[in-house]
Amino acid sequence: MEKSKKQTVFSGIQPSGNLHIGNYLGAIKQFVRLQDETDALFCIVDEHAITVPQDPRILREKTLEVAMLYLAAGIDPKKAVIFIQSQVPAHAELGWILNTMTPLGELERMTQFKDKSAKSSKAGILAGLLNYPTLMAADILLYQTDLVPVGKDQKQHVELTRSIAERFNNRFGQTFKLPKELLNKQTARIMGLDNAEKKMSKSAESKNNHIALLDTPDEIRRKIKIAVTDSGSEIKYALKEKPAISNLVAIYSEFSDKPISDIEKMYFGKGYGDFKKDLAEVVVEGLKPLQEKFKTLEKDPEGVLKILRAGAKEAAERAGRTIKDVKKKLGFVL
Ligand code: AQP
Repeated sequence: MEKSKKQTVFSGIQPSGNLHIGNYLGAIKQFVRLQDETDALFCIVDEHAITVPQDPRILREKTLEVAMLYLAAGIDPKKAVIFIQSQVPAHAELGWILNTMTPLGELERMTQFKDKSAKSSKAGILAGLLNYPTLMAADILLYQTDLVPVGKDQKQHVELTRSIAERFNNRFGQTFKLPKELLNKQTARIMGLDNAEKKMSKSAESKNNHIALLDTPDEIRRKIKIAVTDSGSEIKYALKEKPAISNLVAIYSEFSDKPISDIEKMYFGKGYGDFKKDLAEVVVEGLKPLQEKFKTLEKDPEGVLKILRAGAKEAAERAGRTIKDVKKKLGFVL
């Protein structure tokens, strides 16, 4: 199919820490699949990352690391546009414009804002954290996006993007396409290994919360060994009754490509110990190709930067068309 007839897909990941298997299963794995069927753009959203304080040296390092992980996971710059958000100024420009039209109350009721601001004192909450969703709306709307593959935690932000776009279109005439979130039910919310009530997160306090994509095999084995389980001993996918085991079964299923029902059968009559031992090996093996490719990419940072610059050039051209239209409609002198 011609690129122009394909659906446009946009998504991004923040270089705000070590990427984990939640980011991989909830987002990146879908990106790889989608690049073949759609017109896809995958961004490293460094401007989002600074909504909480970042060490500049680490931010730079993590930005390149996310780019290398995209490539190592199989995102192909010949099929998808890969770029860094701050290299395309239209994101910040449209983000500001959308800020001026978004009611404060809509931003204050966002779950991510409530969760993240609860971790800081009032004086420590930055305005950028509140305005995160308007910048995310800008990211998506600039490319006339149809679909946004995300984990469940970002669903609310895509819904807000839709209402921001609708309001703009109603006031100024058709400008933005209305995007939809794309969730993979089984992996939309991978939970923390230390607490099955909370999602796996880069910024979780405990290092045992997540398996990072670059964890060594021994680290992976150790983290799975100490992962929380539920009462009883049955290996069963039952979210309400057995949230911790269900989470581990979902991870097993995704890394082994085995349906959940097969896994339940395989471990019928066996205990948590046997299951966890095998799960660790499934994850170690599942991450091996990505980790090997990452090691090769790491040796050629210039090559990766070249891909990112070319991606930013293409993204800027496409975003430029939307931002020009927006400015004209607002009455800005061009
Ligand atoms: N636990 C998760 N399960 C499934 N999907 C997840 N995602 C994040 N956590 C899970 C998805 O990964 C993509 C990138 O996320 P992000 O970097 O934009 O930020 P986030 O959603 O806030 O992810 P983290 O890991 O929790 O980062 P911090 O701690 O920095 O905020 C998104 O598609 C997200 O849905």
